Amino acid sequence: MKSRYVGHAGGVALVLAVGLCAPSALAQYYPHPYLEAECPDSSTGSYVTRQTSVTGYSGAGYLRSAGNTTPPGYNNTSTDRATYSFNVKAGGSFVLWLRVNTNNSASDDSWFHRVDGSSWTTMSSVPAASGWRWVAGTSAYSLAAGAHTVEIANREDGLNVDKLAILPQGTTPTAGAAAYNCPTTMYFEAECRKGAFAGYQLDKTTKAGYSGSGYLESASTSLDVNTSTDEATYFFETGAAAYNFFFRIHNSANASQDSWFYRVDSASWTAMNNTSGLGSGFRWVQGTASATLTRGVHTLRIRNRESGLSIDKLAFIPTTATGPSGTAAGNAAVNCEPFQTRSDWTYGVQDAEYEATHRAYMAAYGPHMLPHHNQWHTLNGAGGQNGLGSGTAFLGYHRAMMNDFRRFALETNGRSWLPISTTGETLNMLGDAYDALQAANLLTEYYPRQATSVVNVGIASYLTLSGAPDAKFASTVSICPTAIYCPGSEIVYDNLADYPDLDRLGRAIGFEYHRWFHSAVGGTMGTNYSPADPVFYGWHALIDKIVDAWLATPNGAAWKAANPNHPFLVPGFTNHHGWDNLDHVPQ
Ligand SMILES: [Ca+2]
Ligand SMILES: [Ca+2]
Ligand SMILES: [Ca+2]
Ligand SMILES: [Ca+2]
Ligand SMILES: [Cu+2]
Repeated sequence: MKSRYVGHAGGVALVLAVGLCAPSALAQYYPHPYLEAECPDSSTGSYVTRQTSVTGYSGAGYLRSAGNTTPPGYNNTSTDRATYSFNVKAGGSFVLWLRVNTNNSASDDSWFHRVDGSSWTTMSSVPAASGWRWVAGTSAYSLAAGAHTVEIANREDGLNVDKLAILPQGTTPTAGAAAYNCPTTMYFEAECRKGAFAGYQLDKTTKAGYSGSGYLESASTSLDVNTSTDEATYFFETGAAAYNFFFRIHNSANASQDSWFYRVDSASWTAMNNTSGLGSGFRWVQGTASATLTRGVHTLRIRNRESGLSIDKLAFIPTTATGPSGTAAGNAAVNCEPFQTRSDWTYGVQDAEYEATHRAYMAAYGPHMLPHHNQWHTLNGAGGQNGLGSGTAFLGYHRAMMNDFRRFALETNGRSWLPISTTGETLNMLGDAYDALQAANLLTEYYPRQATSVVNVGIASYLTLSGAPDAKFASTVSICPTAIYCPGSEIVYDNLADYPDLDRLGRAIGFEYHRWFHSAVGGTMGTNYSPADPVFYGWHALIDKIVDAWLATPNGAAWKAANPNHPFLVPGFTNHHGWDNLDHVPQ
């Protein structure tokens, strides 16, 4: 019987249904919102008119109060008012900061502001100074994650307002922080897509000269956009303006590899073609269709046309500005999140997003996948301890699981796992297996975690290149070279670079190191239903990082070269079959 969850079954029809029903998406990465004062969503009085005469402002200018009123509290006589919408990613207590210039005058240093229509705060006699500076509001606002509004109104005339920031209590503004409520130039790395299907799910790094951590590449040719299967999604937040779109591509100077499709929001698809004359190497091409965008979040999608076309980077440029050209890398991208491991996450925000994706995956695939994982371990053991072939089987089966989860996260604009860090706390606020088992209707397999905290998991020295010892693990591991039981003829390994093949690496990892964390966490994570615990994917991601580090050693590279068609080396493989111990014993 073919597993329901192993392949890309569902195809384009499912693709579109899932893609269009995506949850509200992250656009460019920023921890907290900044707003240029001169781009309000709505305004009255002098706040309708952008000012530029006092230099040193951020963005395209600033606003100046013209109305003059000095009541101690807001009394509805302010004629200059401006309203801005913003989003906060995590709930908390926030302070509104304004970047102002009070002309060093006590007669120009006051205003009113409020958040979400709350009562107005009077700001007056702020610390005297000349020039532009940030001033913290005197009120704290308790805000839930999501959309909010801030409103400013004049008190004394002559006050200049350049920029606003909504920051958690106790933090101060960052100089030069990007604001996206005005038309502004922005660059995205293609590989930091939020959603992807088929070929665009793979991170490519073969062609030299890419920006960021890689690029995407069209896997097949489809001259009809309706039959394209590769798709990547980019949400981006803009001010109201007309935009041009630029793509940093690599077409190998080949007319059969030089085309792709793109579309903005619900506009029709634009076919880009005949770019091969520009030459090989990564270089910028302007999309032939521009778009007039409202203030808010928009979506740019790309799809494959000719196979072999690579897309490295995107640029969203107001038509009043000049876009990138030639082979330049362009500005730094703003859509790649800085997190590398779970310890980099802001607990509560990213955890919630990852848990939601994990729960959705388990609701869709858990009823089949979790029992399949149980059967795999029943047949093949805990992993890697059944001699020849069991190391490859262990690593292959679990990497197929990881790839399948990542596929799901990309197809639902969800959030995939991050590896757990090897230092500090690994469980943090991440929930245990309960929610996923409930979603999969398998609560009979639920056991509460035995540990509430697992600290400094470390890496066994025989799995590191430095050989740094870790007291939790033996410093060496013994692997039989040929047979299951080989007393006296084991080979002892003490360094990651020494393993001659994938199988022996898998046997070294699965036997002790891999099982240790499952037991240390306990509960369902200590059973064959462990993938229901969200930390499972963080743990196996750390294991896959060790495997990738080995593949980069001379031994790993030699093994790759000697086994070019090995199923473990198929990019993004999700086939869960063919990974039993007996499948990998040489005949
Ligand atoms: Ca004044
Ligand atoms: Ca400004
Ligand atoms: Ca072509
Ligand atoms: Ca890139
Ligand atoms: Cu497993």
